[in-house]
Amino acid sequence: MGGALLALETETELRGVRDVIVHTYGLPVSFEVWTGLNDLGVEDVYEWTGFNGTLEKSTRNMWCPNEPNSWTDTGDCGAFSLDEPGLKMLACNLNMFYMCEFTSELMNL
Ligand SMILES: [Ca+2]
Ligand SMILES: [Ca+2]
Repeated sequence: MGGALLALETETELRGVRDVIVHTYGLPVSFEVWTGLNDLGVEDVYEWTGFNGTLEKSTRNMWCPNEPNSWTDTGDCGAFSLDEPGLKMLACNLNMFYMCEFTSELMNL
């Protein structure tokens, strides 16, 4: 059985997870939560750790406004902004909550 840092593949998942975090766990909407998104492998190519697939830059409803802009700073890790809601690239060493997900595919490994 295993899991991985959260991968938000669709807008439906993004909004559903946001509702769980805010309404079930009561996290303030000002919080940001680490996901598995990163461009550590290839700068400006956004991959989900532990899952196949990338998040295209052109998928506007998944990103916060003006994101991704991580080539302008040290932002190589993807955070989930509950407020916007959407994804944004930040410095990987920030100390924040993180979220994992478990799928049947991963659990069968
Ligand atoms: Ca997912
Ligand atoms: Ca980057």
